[in-house]
Amino acid sequence: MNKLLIMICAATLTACAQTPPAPASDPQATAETRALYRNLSRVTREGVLFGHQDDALYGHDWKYEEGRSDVKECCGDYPAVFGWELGGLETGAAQSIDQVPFAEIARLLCAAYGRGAVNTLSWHPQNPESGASAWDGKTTTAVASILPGGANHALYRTWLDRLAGFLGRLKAADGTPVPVLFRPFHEHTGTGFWWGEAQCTPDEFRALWRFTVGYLRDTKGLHNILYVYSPDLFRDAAHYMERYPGDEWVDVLGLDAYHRQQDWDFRSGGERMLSILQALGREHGKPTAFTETGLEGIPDAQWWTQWLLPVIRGKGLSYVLVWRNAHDRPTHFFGPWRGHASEDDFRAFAANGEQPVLFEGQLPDMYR
Ligand code: BMA
Repeated sequence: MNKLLIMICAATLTACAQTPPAPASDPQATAETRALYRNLSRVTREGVLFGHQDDALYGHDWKYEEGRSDVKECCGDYPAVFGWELGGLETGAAQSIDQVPFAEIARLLCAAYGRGAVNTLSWHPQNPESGASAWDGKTTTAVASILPGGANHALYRTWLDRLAGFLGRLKAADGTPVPVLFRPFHEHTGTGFWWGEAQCTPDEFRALWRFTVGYLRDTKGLHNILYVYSPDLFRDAAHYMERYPGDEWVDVLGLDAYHRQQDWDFRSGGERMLSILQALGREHGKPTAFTETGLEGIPDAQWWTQWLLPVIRGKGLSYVLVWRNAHDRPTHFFGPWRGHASEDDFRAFAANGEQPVLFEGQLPDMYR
C-alpha cells in the first residue's frame, strides 16, 4: 500500500471509530446517541441489562431519599436501565400522573447518565378528546383527532412542544444532550389505551408515530432520542408488525408483556414472543428489548430464576425492565425490595451464569 492509501485508511478508521452509524430514526443523532444505539446491540454479547421503572425516585416503602434504590438494596448495584414516566407533562403540569415532579425526573435521569446508565421514557398522555386519562379508551376518534387536519392537532403540537422542552433540557454537566430511549404509544396491540388496536386504525397509528418522530426531530431539532416500538402481547410476527411505522422510524423493537397467571402462560407465551422478537430484530437489523414486564406483587418467591430467567435466556435482548415499586400501594410492585420473599432469588438471578444480567456498575461505556 502506498503512503497516501495508508493515510486514507487510517483516517477512515479513525472517523469510523469516532462516529458510529446513525440510528434509523435520525441521521443527525448526536455522537452519544449513536454510540448508545450501537452499544445496545454490542452489549448483548456480555449480557442483558437489567432495568427498573422509577427506581431512583421511590421504592416499596420509601420515596425521595437520595441514592436509595430497591434494586441496589437487594443486589448491591443500581439497575443498568432506569425507566421514567412522562404522563402529565403534556398538560403543562409540574408533576407526573404518579405525583413525581418532572424537575426531579430530569435531575435524576441526568445523574444516571453521568454514572453511565441508560434511560428510557414511557408516556401515558391523557385522552385528547375527553381530557380523561390515557386509560380512557371509550372512543375510536382520539388518534385521528390529533393528526394533521384533526380537531385536536393544534393541541397535540402543544403537547409535543412541552415534551420537547423537557427532552431538550436533559443535559450532562458539560452541556452534552443526554440520549434517551423514548417509548411512545406503547402496548398498542392491546385495547387499554386510547391509541390501542380497538381505538384506531393501523394507518392512523402509523401516521401518529411518524408525525411524532418527525415533529420532535425536525421541528424541535432534538437529536438525542432513540425510538422504541413496544406492543403488548401479540399472536405472531404479522400481528407484531401490523402497525409498525417502518424501519426508518423505529430504532429498538420492544415487547411489553406482564405475567398474569389467570390470562396466559408466561413461560411458553414469553418464549414464543421473545423468539419471534429475536427473529424480527435480526431481520430488521435492530436491537430488541423486553421493555416492560413483571408479576405484580411477586407472589412466587422464585419468580426471578424460575420464570423470568428461562424466558429471557438466549433471546439476545439488550435489556429487560420490570415495572415500578409504588411507595403508596403496598401490593403494586414488580421489582425486588429488601425484605421481600423473592430477595434471595433476585440475587441468584442477578448472579446467574447462564444468561448474564448486567447492572450499572458492570456496564461498558455505552456512550462512546
Ligand atoms: C401503571 C401503574 C399506574 C401508573 C402508570 C404510569 O402501570 O403503575 O399506577 O400510574 O403505570 O406510571
